[in-house]
Amino acid sequence: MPTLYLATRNEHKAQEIQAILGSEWRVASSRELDPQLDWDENGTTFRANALIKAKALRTRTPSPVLADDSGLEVEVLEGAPGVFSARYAGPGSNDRDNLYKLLRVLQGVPEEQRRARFVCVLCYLDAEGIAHYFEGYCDGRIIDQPRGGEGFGYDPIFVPEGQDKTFAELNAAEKNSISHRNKAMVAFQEFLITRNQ
Ligand code: ITT
Repeated sequence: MPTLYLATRNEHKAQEIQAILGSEWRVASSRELDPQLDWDENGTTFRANALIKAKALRTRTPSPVLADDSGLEVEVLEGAPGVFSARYAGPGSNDRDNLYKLLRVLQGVPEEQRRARFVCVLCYLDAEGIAHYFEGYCDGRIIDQPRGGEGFGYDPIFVPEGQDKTFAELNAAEKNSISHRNKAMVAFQEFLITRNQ
């Protein structure tokens, strides 16, 4: 079974990508190649940050690597927290801090103005070191109280379009079938298939 090296320290992302890819691949997060591996996500776009992560992991393996840079864009906040999603409440902040900061910032904003979308940008550095990008989006809205215990990050306050439940109230298979990550991964898998034909 081939191994796909994934430049992430976020085990939730690695699990979701493994579930989306299925049993034909083994997803190994960067921890497996080098638990100390660090990078500075100082890019101003998801693409730039995905490339920074992929390049960092490529210093540890000659194999192709994949990186996922993702985040939440809230329309009324002109796209914030965006690339700052993982550190919205400041340096060292965790998922809970970030989620509650967003709820505070959106306090009093009416439901119809709470539109948001999740963004996922994947960067695949192939064996020749060429970067290929794949993007996925999931539209929805931010509610005013967290609900549900599944998933990670902003999942408890994000209700995807066409649903009543938050991402954290859906089970993993349900989230993975409609998520931003799923859409980017489908594009990536199509690329791999076309390439190997
Ligand atoms: P790596 O950089 O190590 O991959 P990270 O969690 O720091 O892990 P990002 O820099 O891409 O990843 O930040 C993404 C943040 O956006 C993440 O911390 C979550 O808060 C949020 N996010 C991304 N995808 C999400 C999802 O599917 N559900 C909930 N929140 C998500």
